[in-house]
Amino acid sequence: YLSEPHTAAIIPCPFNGGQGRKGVELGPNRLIQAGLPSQLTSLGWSVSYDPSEDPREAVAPPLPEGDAPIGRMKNPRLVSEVNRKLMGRVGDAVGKGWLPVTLGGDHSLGMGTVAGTKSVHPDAALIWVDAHADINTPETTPSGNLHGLPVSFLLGLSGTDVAPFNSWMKPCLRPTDIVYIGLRDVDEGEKRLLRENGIRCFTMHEVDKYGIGRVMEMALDHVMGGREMPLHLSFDVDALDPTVAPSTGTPVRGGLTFREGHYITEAVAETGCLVALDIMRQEVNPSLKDSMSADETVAVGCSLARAALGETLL
Ligand code: EXY
Ligand code: MN
Ligand code: MN
Ligand code: MN
Repeated sequence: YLSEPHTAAIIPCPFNGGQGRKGVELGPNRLIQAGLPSQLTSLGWSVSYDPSEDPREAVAPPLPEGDAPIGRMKNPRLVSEVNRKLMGRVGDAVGKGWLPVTLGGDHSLGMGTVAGTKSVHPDAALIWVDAHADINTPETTPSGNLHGLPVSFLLGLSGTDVAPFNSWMKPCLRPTDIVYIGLRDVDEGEKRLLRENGIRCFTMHEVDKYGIGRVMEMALDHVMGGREMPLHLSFDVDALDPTVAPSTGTPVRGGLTFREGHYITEAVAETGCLVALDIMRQEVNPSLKDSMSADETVAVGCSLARAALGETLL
């Protein structure tokens, strides 16, 4: 799927409308300031990234009609519009044979990124690395925060055929296309949806039980079945243990170690099938007290992206 030489298209998405906290919109810029574009160039990638383009335009479209909740969903028009645009950007990049590297931003953006990949590769497999399943529906969401819902929209679960999303988003993911790794904070309604749809999950329990090497073997086997097929990796940094990625809005103890997180991205690089990468939810609190943990988290984000793009392949 990737034409030589490989081009990575960096798509900064400083967006926080899928949840209530400020800070997550500062992540993309920090990864860029930390040198991610030149790091990828050093790995031999051509990097498409326009520093003069203001990414805030793409993520804060004017909404003359306001953005009152629809049912429980908060900021529905904003989240919908941002994802509609993101789907186009990711789809364009993938269509050119480039590898979009989307820097979030909250994980509601997974709607747009995965829909973009699927618009070019309907058979693409998806690995969702996260402490959370992000599979609530507009009916099951306990919070109304859309960062907890992207997967249900992609699957087209009951209750997701709603405005404003249904004007542009069609279900594009089959339950057998997705595998989760790192889950440890899943709502009761989400557990039911995962069971009912027979979705393969490797929770932290399975990571402990089998080790990350075996988990990756089984995960790739499940979504790709040993075949060559396009692969989308959506990595929420809160999958990592808070000691490794402290700067994230909803830290959940007992997460992936630094090595386990990197093993996932390395194993993905090894497949040679990666067509799109999301590094999501780097939350950066500008206060001085938190600046060290933000730096640490940003460094881990860069290093995961490098590993996914083959840094450690010999
Ligand atoms: N499951 C909870 C909710 O839907 O509100 C928490 C979601 C947190 C989601 C973060 C993005 O991974
Ligand atoms: Mn997430
Ligand atoms: Mn999460
Ligand atoms: Mn919870």
